[in-house]
Amino acid sequence: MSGRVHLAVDLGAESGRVVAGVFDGRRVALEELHRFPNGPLEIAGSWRWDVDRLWSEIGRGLSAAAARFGAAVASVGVDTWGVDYVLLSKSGEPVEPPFHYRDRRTDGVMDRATRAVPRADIFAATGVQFLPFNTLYQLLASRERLAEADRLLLMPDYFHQRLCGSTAVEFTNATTTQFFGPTTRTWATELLQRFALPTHMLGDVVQPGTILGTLREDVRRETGLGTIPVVAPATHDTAAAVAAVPTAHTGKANWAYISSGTWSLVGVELPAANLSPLAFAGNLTNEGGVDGTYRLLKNVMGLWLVQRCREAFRRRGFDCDYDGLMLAAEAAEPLRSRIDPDDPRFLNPPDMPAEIAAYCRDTGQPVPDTAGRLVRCCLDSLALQYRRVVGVLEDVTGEPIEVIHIVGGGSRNRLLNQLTADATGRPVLAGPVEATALGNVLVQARVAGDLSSLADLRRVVRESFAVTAFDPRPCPEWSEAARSGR
Ligand code: LRH
Repeated sequence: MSGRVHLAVDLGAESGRVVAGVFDGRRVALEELHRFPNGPLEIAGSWRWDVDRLWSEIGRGLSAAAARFGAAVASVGVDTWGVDYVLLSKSGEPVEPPFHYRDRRTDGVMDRATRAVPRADIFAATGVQFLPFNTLYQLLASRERLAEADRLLLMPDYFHQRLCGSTAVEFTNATTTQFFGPTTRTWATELLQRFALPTHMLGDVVQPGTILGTLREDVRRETGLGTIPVVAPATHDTAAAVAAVPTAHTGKANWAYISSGTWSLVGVELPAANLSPLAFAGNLTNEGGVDGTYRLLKNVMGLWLVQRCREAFRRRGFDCDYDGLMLAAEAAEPLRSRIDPDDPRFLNPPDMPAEIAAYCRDTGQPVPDTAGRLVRCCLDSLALQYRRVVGVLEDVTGEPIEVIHIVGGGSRNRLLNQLTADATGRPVLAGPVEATALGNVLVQARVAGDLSSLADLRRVVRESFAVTAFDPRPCPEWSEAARSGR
């Protein structure tokens, strides 16, 4: 396929990639140019991100793009996970290696914070789900470093700064901080002041699709790329993924999405944030999307549970590949034991299988004692949680959800797709796997003048990628499991 090439730098908590999106005006094809692992960097017991290593990996990917596509490369943009930030000094350098959101310094901080400022006030000002790693609690946990900071950039903004010198903060990721107002659409400075947090380091917020600058001279020299624009896509990975959901529907919330990866983000798309008492009671979040849309969703713990089990198995000398684990899970007895996947004890335990076993013991359930049973417990519990969240979303919006799109890396997991259909009683449409990179690329393509509406972007996705359908099977045991409340 030939056409204009837009480069998506797509960083996830477990891996990063530089992907070329070749857009011929009607369809888009993706080509992965460079993939690299990501994970925490441990410094004196704390969890950080190794941004210099990530930067050199991005450079490798950009060089590969220059070698492969030359002058056809039209723009580049970065997306990453939410909430994490880099504090920059006056000279534009990080004041310290940025923290990983699973770093334990935030333990107990959210509880103390919400005793000082009521949850209802925080929700009214931000519309964001209470999660212990939100940027708000991270700032409270390390407020002493803020005095040294001239700027706070979120993770993708930081890489944009390295690419083109821009210090803008992009809107979709700003909405994950829990100090951005969904109705005012500016920083919730009054809320920060109530916590006696400074606001001097908060810069201008720009919308997805803003041209941030052109590639710096040193980056061009090192990579061989030309003087191309650096474009802010929807820099929050979930926002990018949801922009690439291949739905033909617009307006009503009759479809839900699950952006499935390390996290499962389960939600609906709305024209504006929903700050209702029901959304607050359901601990839902409102995250900003493309074209001013809002994603009303819940963060569900996601495949992190399985990733950490697998890592623990490896430490014990049992190195089983992902597909093998899924086969074992499929063969295991369904719904034998279930966890609340969103219990904070699963956020970052030292040993995930041991934590799951302890949960099952504490709740009087059979302890999953094989790899297959453990993984089955994770997947059943996720599917059950999706069912609950879909119910809450219907209650909050008053709109029935008729179909669920699963996008992202987790949409490859056929077992989880089927369990999701069975548990929710809704048809599941799985794919595309690379929704995040696609959403990133298509926002850039729109800036180049090739597309107009969000519906246009989604039409391109539908015409370029097939989805796989999973129909719900009649399984009364899911209703029973849901009734049992676990
Ligand atoms: C998913 C995600 C999600 C979480 C965050 C930590 O990658 O962006 O929105 O809140 O990572």
